[in-house]
Amino acid sequence: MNEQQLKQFYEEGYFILENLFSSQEMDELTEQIDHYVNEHNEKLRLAEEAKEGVSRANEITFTPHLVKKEAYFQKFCAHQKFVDLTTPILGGDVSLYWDQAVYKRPETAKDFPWHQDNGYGLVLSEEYVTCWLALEDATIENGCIWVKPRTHKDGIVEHQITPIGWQCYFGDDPGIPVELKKGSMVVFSSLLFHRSGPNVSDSVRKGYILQYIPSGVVNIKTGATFKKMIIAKNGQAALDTSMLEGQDQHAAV
Ligand SMILES: O=C(O)CCC(=O)C(=O)O
Repeated sequence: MNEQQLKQFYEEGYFILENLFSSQEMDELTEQIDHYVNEHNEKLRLAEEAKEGVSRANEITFTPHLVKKEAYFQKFCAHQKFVDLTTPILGGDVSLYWDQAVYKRPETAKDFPWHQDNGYGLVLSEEYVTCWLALEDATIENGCIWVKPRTHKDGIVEHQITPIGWQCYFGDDPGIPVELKKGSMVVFSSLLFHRSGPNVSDSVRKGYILQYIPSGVVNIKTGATFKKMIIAKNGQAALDTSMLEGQDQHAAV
């Protein structure tokens, strides 16, 4: 991350890191993730309403906490690249707040609606950092992320629940599409309005979301400190999984 990108993060609420990982690295990661997403989709298919939270069988799946499944994901989320990009924004002690694979299948005709990540659950008062990593090319056709620049500046806004997720903006502005090549990543503020479009292609759009917070952040609803996996201490990489059992604390979805 260079100074220009950091400036864009503060001013616009997001920036893009092109080719952060190689195509081969993404193939390896995707191979690990696919199994869990398929298992999740199968579970949803068998569920009475074929959905759970914002996940819908054969359409869109949010498969969280892969770091609780395998050390492979812990290592990936604690990669030096994530330490380097989060510490200038969050300070020297950084924890992984959340990780989830989001797969959007060709049958997904609907948007995932405009929201702020803080809008899901309202348990964190602070701004945190969301990384949306493209496991395959993310395009307008297959349902990439769209952002509304500078919307991170007004704090947390009211969200309304809809059948497909919480929504904070109902106007006509489509926002800016963030098309990403496989291995590239968009980094944005948890306060930035974003959405994703329908998938009208014939392949699955695959993303992996990693969210980071300053270590020791408190849940504003309970007053308890979040127990999350640490990736950096004093600005240095320092994977500490002793609080991994708290990875699923939050969750509205
Ligand atoms: O990947 C997507 O389609 C939407 C994901 C998203 O916005 C989120 O999980 O907050």
